[in-house]
Parts: sequence; C-alpha cells; structure tokens
Amino acid sequence: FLKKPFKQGQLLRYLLDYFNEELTEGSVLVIEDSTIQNETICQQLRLKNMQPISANNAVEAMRYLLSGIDIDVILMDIFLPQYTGYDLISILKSDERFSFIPIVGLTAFKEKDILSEILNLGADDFIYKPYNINEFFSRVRANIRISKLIKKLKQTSEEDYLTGIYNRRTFFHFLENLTALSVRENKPLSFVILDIDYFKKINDTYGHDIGDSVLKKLAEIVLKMTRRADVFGRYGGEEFCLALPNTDLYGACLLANKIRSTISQTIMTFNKYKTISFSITISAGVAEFTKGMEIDTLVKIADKNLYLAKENGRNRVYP
Ligand code: GH3
Ligand code: MG
Ligand code: MG
Ligand code: MG
Ligand code: MG
Repeated sequence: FLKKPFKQGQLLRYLLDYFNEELTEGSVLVIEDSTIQNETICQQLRLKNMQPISANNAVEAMRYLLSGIDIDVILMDIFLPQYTGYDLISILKSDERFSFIPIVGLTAFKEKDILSEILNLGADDFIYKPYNINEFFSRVRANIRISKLIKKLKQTSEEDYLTGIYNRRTFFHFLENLTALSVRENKPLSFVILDIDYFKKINDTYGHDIGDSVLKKLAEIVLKMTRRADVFGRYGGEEFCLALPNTDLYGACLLANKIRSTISQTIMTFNKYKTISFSITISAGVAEFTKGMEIDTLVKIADKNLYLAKENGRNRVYP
C-alpha cells in the first residue's frame, strides 16, 4: 500500500523493491550434464521466479563459483563426466569460500547407500529423479531460505557495522592468508595502519553522529583508492588497516601518502542543524612483511611507525 500523494522517486523505489522481491526468489546453480534435463530444470525454476545458472560439468560450475557470482543454492547431479558430484561436493565443502552454500544432490540412481554417502560427504539435501515437482520446489526453496539466512549471518559477523568494510577479525583472517601466499609465491606484502588525527576533537566539536559520518566517508574514500586484491578493514575506533599484496614498502608508502593527501584535500560536508564543512587529516604507519615474520611483529612495526608519524607532527606517513 502506497499512500498518495507520494514523493518523486518513492513510487519507483517501491516498485523496484517490490519486483526485486518478486522476481528473485533465489539463484540456483544447476549442474547437470544432460542438456535436456538441465534445460528442463532451469525452465521449471524460472517459472517459480528463481534464477537458474546452468553448468554442464564440474569445471564449468567451478568457473561460475570462482567468478564471484551470487549463488544461493547448488543443485547437483551426482553422475557427471570427468569430475563427479562426489568430487565436487568434497572440494566445495572444504573451501571456506563456498562451504556455506547449500548443495542439493540429484540422481536417478537408487542403488546402494547413495543418499547417505552424499549427505556424509557434506551435501545438505537430496532429491531423487524423477521428482514430484512440488516437492522439488519446496526443497529448493527451503534451501534458499537457509542460504539467505547464513549469508546474512556471515555478513554481520564479517563486516564492520558502521562502515560496511571488513571488521578486525575478518581483516586479520585475510592477512594471515596473504602472508602464506606471499611466502609461497615469493611476492612482497605490506601492511598499513591509518589513524585519523585529533578525531576526538571532531566528536567533541560536532557530535558523535558527525564523527560516525566522518568514519564512513573515510572508509568510502580509501576503498575507492585501493585495488581489488587489497584488503581494507576497520582496526578499531578511528583506526583502519590495509593489506597490500604484491606491494613492497616503497609502494605501500606511496599509496598511503596518496590516501593521506586525498583525504587532507577532501572537504567533508554534513547537514546537521546547519551545514558543516571541514576537512580531516590522517597519519599512517607502514610495514613490509618478510618470510617468517609473525603477524604481531608486522603490526608492531606499523604501529611504531604510526607513533612516529604522530610524534613528528601528524598528517604524514612513516617510514
Ligand atoms: P590522535 O591524533 O593522537 O590520533 O588523536 P585522536 O583524538 O584521534 O585519538 P584518541 O585515541 O585520543 O581518540 C580517538 C577517538 O575516537 C576517541 C573515541 O571516542 C573516538 N571513536 C572511536 N570509535 C568511534 C566511533 O565509532 N564513532 C565515533 N564517532 N567516534 C569514535
Ligand atoms: Mg548425469
Ligand atoms: Mg587512534
Ligand atoms: Mg586518532
Ligand atoms: Mg590515539
């Protein structure tokens, strides 16, 4: 129900929200080698407002998953050429990037203990072919429900509530992985801590809500200036951290300085009782990871450099 007269844009937003809900009940990756069956399943899903993504084998399915496309449920035929459903389930369930996506096994093969084998491997549900169409939809839908709930929980636990970037725990989880990658591939890796200068004064002068908005704005600016492979998180309070793969100390200082300079030149404008405009500065400490170094040590070095940047006048990067 939408009461007239409505503001311009309100109707459009309402319709978009409405149709988004209606149109996308969930996305389903359909892995089935029989083209006819694959097409039939996709057709059936489409009729129920689910978005099918069709793959004919495990490799194709992996390609979709690795592309980062959002998938709610995986519907998987067990007998596939080359890599079977058994292989694929084992791979997906031992990879933290995909293990949370519900897998529904699908087969016409009724012998032996196939159902329990598949569930034991890590599949979440199972449907025998030929299936009752209502049961099929109900099972897919139930798994979409669970999937969306898991994704929401995952997001809440990984993100910083205020800025939407990674929280400290997630950041360090990624950093840990990046240190291993750096050793394995013999590529540099750098770590940066950014800290807003005199942030307490912003809160004291304009209020905590404006302080919060400054943190959000800063996160937005830094995120735009980093590469896809870089990891950006909120270290705590008004401190942020960056992990920069394939970047040595020199490159990291260069980027940190670019960020520092951009921020100092950004006029932030907020509307409270009146329009408030000001700019902020940040200081940064940088450290490069070397083989065998503990993460604690890496952080300590960056922290020490941040301290030096502060001591020597702020709005600067050390070393
Ligand atoms: P320095 O230049 O030495 O870094 O000074 P500073 O004032 O930035 O540092 P200090 O550590 O003294 O103060 C940090 C302030 O950040 C204090 C705290 O209230 C504020 N703060 C921490 N988290 C939040 C938050 O989520 N929102 C807001 N608005 N303020 C926060
Ligand atoms: Mg098959
Ligand atoms: Mg601080
Ligand atoms: Mg500070
Ligand atoms: Mg401080």
